[in-house]
Amino acid sequence: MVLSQLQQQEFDVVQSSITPTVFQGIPVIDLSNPDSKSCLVKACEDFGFFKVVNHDIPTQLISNLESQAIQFFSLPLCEKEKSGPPNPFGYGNKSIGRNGDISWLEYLLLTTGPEFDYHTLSSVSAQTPQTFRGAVNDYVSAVKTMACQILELLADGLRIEQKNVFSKLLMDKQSDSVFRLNHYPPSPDINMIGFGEHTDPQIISVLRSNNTSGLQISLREHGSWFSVPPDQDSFFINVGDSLQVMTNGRFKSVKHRVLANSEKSRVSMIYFGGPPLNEKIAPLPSLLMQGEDSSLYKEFTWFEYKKSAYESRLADNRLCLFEKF
Ligand code: GA4
Repeated sequence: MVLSQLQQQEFDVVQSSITPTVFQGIPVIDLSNPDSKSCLVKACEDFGFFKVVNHDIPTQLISNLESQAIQFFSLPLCEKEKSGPPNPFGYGNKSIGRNGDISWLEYLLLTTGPEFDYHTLSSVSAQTPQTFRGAVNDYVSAVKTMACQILELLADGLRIEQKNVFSKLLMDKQSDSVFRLNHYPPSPDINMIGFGEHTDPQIISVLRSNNTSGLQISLREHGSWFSVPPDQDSFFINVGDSLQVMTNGRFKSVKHRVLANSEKSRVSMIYFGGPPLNEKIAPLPSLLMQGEDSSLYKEFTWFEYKKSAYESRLADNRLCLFEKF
């Protein structure tokens, strides 16, 4: 991507070029450890963010999808644009959402359902759309299983009787989940924002990237940004807004962003696990104090929240419209 001076002004940049602090305290959850549930709960309470190691996801599934994604993003722009614009699914370039957010990346937004979006993938000419879709489906199905395992451990860790209270929302045939492939080309400006700050509206997000740095999270108590060292063999998990609501604010929906890298391109793949559109989202009664209404949020359906999210700018606080006090 080459930028004219005029175009450059449209992009968000970070205010200072001071090297951000690397976050040394990222909770690392070993999924092969049967006692991981209390560490998981603590990670979601403290940061809404953690890294997962010793997962069962075969490297082959990841590398296969990554190479398919790289092939797609290497196509000429006019070819990729045949798979766009992302309304809501398809190829997007620099523009995120519908309300003027601009960042230094290109991406593919895809459904996670069984429906086969030939149109979206019409320009994936190096491979057939079927091969590409197959790689996405295999990856998404494995990552979704891991997300459900994590959500069940969390429910257990919170002493909720119904262990699948969160995971059933992702397992539902009508689950409104999304899959995103992002490509951040090396940027001419080291302060360029690759993906502007935001929280994820869904329940849980599972991110995997190549070994290029860029991801940062904002820690509430500090309000400042911390860099997350990349790790291509692990997964990073974000608590989303809906899980914050269901736990009545006990789990934190983490604010995060990506800075462009001046040397290497970054490729990331993110599964956003969401509930069915008609699902009512509200704090779970068992997590509320008995005898009084301590609920911090008004009940809403995922459809209502999603609609409101899509009317917002990336950096907006979307949950405040649904807070009670
Ligand atoms: C953030 C999480 C997911 O990437 C996403 C994004 C969506 C989009 O890119 O179209 C949104 C953003 C995300 C939140 C607010 C709205 C919608 C861009 C935007 C400005 C796919 C999602 O579900 O919400």
